[in-house]
Amino acid sequence: MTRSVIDPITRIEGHLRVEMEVENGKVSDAWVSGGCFRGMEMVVENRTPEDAAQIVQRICGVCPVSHAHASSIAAEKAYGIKISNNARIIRNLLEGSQFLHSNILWFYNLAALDYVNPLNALKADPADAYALALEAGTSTNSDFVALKERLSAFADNGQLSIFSGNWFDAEDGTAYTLPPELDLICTAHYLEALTMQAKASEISALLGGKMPHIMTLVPGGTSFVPTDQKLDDLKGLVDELYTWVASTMIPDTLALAPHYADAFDWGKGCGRYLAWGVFENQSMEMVDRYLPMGVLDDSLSLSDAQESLITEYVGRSWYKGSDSYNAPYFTTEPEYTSYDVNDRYTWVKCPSYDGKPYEATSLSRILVAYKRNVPFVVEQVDSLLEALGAPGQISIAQSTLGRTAIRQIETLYIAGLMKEWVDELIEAVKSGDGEYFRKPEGITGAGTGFWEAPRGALYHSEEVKDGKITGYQIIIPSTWNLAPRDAQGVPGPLEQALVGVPVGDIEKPINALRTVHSFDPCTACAVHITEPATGKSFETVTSPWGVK
Ligand code: NFE
Repeated sequence: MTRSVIDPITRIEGHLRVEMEVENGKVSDAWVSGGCFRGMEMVVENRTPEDAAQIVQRICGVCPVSHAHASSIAAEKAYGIKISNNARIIRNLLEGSQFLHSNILWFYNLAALDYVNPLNALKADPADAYALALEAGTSTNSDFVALKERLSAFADNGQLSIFSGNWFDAEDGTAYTLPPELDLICTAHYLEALTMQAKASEISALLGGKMPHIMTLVPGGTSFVPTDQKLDDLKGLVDELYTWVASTMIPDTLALAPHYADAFDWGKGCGRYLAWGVFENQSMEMVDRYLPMGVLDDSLSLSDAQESLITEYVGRSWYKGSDSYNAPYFTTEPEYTSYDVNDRYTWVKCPSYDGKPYEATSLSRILVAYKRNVPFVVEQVDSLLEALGAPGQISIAQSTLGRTAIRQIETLYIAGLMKEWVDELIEAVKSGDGEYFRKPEGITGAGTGFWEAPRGALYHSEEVKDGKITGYQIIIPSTWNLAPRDAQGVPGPLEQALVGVPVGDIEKPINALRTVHSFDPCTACAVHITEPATGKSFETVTSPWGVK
């Protein structure tokens, strides 16, 4: 038995360490540690819900729209108001643009370098690459000859920059198995993805005032009011993004997958999934969302989410005590001890649903949507499984490569919905519907915003008295996914997913890295406490609702 450690994990947001016990060439146990310490719940106390929707976005620059959204929904529940139809569409567009940015960033710029070796692209024949791209049905927008020359110049001057070997090729060079032509195609798409992310952010900025940390998503609706010029710009950007996503992401996934098919055999994790749902339909019901709410147990049987079944345990994390708390009566009392995998080893708390760990990822959303018979998702999942040579076998999605592959369906779905929402908004404006904001009447109440961020289920809960927040709690997707052991000693979803992953070289456990990236971790979000300045003592934060 031996230990393999990846610390820090790169190509994620935040600070993450993975420690693994390796036995007979496979991971036999794993510990996931979130190593940064921040904080928001206390910052918003005594502020207004309107302030909170702005402030909580600072949890993270990758998913700020989702935090503003979940916070605003919590406030709207507390105030007892339903937003107008125009506000619903604009907020869907804002959320959708952020999802597109984040999903494209994750697939091409964070995860893909676990499968694509840009230096191997130097061996490619550009003409063959062009032929292969046509055969795979993927985009040939880039000039492959020019790209190869550009890569050669990088390699010759030794300044490989983003391709400088942060990925783990095994000593014998067997970790990366794509033909050079496919490496060249995917490297071209890596670079195109940077431009596409910028376009997605342009939509967020157009509707939100700026990005990251938008200004217009507010409790009660939106302060953005469309003009003809803005609608025109929006339509152009949305069309361009859709065309690019449709012509690259699923074809690239299908081209890559056969070269790494063993990654369908491991990385399952806890095998239970939850999604609160995202993108409002007219009914504004969580089950009717374009990606609906649902919880899937070990046998993937579906039920509706219940807030009362959410708990948080802190006994293996750097917080005071070893208790479990029911939602929303959590506490945040930081107390760093030492890194000890037999005791406390992370800043990430341990949320549970019905007493068990649950995965909260894009895979969770897609599986729930599949079970709820969302037509686009059912059609695309079935055709993806068939193209992967596993018709009807949804279980292959419960793996490292499955989690990585299936997210492209969500990206395509959202890109298509964006086009529908723009047309819907244009029609609504033409019909003279000018309502964007509903002023809250009440100033006292409590509410929970169940929503989704790109990485998974997002929960904001607040209590408001006389217009000021008296209690606020957040559970973000990476907290579910990167959770440590629970009160019964059961490992968290990523920890479970790492067990059984093959390790050829303990210095370069590439398959473990692929598994970590399939969850798209963000520890900035996962640990949302305050300021880690050396020597400073942290204030105790206990929910003013009292502990139950
Ligand atoms: Ni920091 Fe976030 C998303 C949230 S983290 S990126 O998506 O909430 O899991």
